[in-house]
Parts: sequence; C-alpha cells; structure tokens
Amino acid sequence: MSPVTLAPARFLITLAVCLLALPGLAPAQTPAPAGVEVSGANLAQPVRLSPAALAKLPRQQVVRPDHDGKKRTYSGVALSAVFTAAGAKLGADLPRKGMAHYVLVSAADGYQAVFALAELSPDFATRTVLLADRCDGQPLPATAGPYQVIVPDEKKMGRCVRQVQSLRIVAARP
Ligand SMILES: Nc1nc2c(c(=O)[nH]1)N[C@H]1C(S)=C(S)[C@@H](COP(=O)(O)O)O[C@H]1N2
Ligand SMILES: [Mo]
Repeated sequence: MSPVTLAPARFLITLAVCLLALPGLAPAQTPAPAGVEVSGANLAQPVRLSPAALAKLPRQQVVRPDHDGKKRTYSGVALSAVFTAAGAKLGADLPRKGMAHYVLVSAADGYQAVFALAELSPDFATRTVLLADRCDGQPLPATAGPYQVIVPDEKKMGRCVRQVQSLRIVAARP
C-alpha cells in the first residue's frame, strides 16, 4: 500500500490510542478521598474516618510558634482520640505493650514522618499531639489542611505534617 492510503489509517489508530488513554489519565485528576485513613495495629482493614466522624471527636488546643516564629493556637483532635475512634488499640493492649510500635504519618505530597506510638499514648505522653483542622480559629489553608499534625513543643516543624492522608500503626520488627 502506498503511504498516501496508509495516512488515514494511521490517523484513526492514533485517535483510537488517544481515546483509550483518556480513562487512564482520569485517576490523576480524582481528588484524594476526604477524611483520614487509619490502618495497622489490630485493624484487619484500614478504617477511613470521614470529616463528619472526625468533627464529632473531643477537641483540644495546642499553642505553638509557626514556621515564622509567630505564636499560633491550633485546634483539633488528639491523635490518640483518632486511633480510638478508628478502633485501633494503643499501648498496653498491643503485643509487648506497644513499646516497639510506631506511627507512620503520610501526606498528600508523599511527605512522611514517624512517631513512637508511646509518644501519642495518653498513658505515656505528657503532651498532646493534635490532628489540627483550625489555626487561630480559621480552617487551615489548603496548603496545610484539611488536617495537619501539630506537635506542641518541638523546635522544628518537620513533624507537623501538612495535608495528612493516613496514619499507619506499625510494629517494628527485629
Ligand atoms: N505534607 C508536608 N508536610 C510538611 C512538610 C512537607 O514537605 N510536606 N515539610 C515539613 C517541614 S520540614 C516544615 S519546617 C513545616 C513547614 O511548614 P510551613 O511551610 O507551613 O511553614 O512543614 C512540615 N510539614
Ligand atoms: Mo523544616
């Protein structure tokens, strides 16, 4: 066949390939599911806490300086309360009292930070680590919210993970 008769066929094939590729592009545009996913520990399946479920939990405040040193009042729910609401066991109820468990916090941009589970357990910790949704009475900006971990008294903000998507409780392995 001559290249001239092939041209329309090639066009149709290119068109078909482009159309078939369209659904593959769609997931990239789908927004992340709302709320926060909790997994690990004793949970057989991940549990997603919706914004409505999170809004029902008892609220607390944490005052700490922001990245620019300005004193801010964050409010939200203690991470320990989030775990309890998801049915995740903390500390004493886990094997070896959960002393070798840690929490992996993951964000929308792939950023991650870990806490020892004991740091977040009210039986051990003397401070409250928050899953905050407000700063100085306002919802968090889109770059930080809807949920940001707020650690009260750490000098750097590296573990104040913005745009939190999931919390996973992991048992360290020897
Ligand atoms: N999702 C996400 N959270 C994050 C980071 C990040 O890169 N991604 N950087 C951390 C670091 S190192 C710091 S200092 C603070 C910076 O917060 P700010 O940009 O709101 O001042 O966010 C922390 N939380
Ligand atoms: Mo940082």
